[in-house]
Amino acid sequence: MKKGKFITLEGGEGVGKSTNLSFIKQLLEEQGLTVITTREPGGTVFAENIRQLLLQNQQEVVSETTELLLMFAARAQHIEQVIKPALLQGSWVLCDRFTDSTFAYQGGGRGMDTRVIEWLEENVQADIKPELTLLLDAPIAIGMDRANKRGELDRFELEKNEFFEKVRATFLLRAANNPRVIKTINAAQTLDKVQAEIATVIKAVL
Ligand code: T5A
Repeated sequence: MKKGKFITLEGGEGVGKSTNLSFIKQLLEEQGLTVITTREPGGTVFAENIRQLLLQNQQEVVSETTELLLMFAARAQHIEQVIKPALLQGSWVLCDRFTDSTFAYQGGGRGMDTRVIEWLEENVQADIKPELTLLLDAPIAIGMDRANKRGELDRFELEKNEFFEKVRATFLLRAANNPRVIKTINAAQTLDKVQAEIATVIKAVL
């Protein structure tokens, strides 16, 4: 039986997920909650190795099916080793990306069959689903500009604009279809304003 709460941060490239993770952690800790932060793909030594494979630019073409199954392989390991034990102990888990990213990138971006992703979600995760998802949304150009300034681009960041537009549209559609869980934050604003919006959502949940 789960005791802690599971919160995820989602959005396209460079919208500010990592930057805001520690801000949210602090907000929750101020309420006396125990919080762990983690990320996907990754979050355990084994899953971080899978992350490396997924993000590194490769000599050969990586098939969409390989990519999808590796995302869920890393997720299975992450859930068993980190997320489930933490929730059972009563910690709140704050995760940088989760399955909404798979629907957005592999489903929307790559055009893979959503039913396959739904099947994997049911069978790999069972009841591990976020209680709250903060979707940081910004026009692609803004996020990519921020990501570009940070340095070398990974395998996903080298995709074309059209791919990222599909990713963004899929995130927004999922938010529209599930407004109870997914709250959209305007991430194109200054960091102060983004964090004020985040704080309002988090306080409402608390
Ligand atoms: N993926 C992942 C899939 O395809 N399927 C899946 O199922 C999953 C889980 C993971 C990649 O894997 C793909 C998606 C991704 O391509 P990642 O590194 O986790 O890669 O994801 P990225 O989006 O690439 O992470 P980034 O670190 O690039 O983006 P963040 O975390 O959103 O942005 P952040 O916080 O690093 O900020 C970027 C820069 O902008 C500044 C920050 O200081 C930083 O320099 N910034 C702002 N500047 C101005 N105003 C603001 N409001 C700002 N907010 C942040």
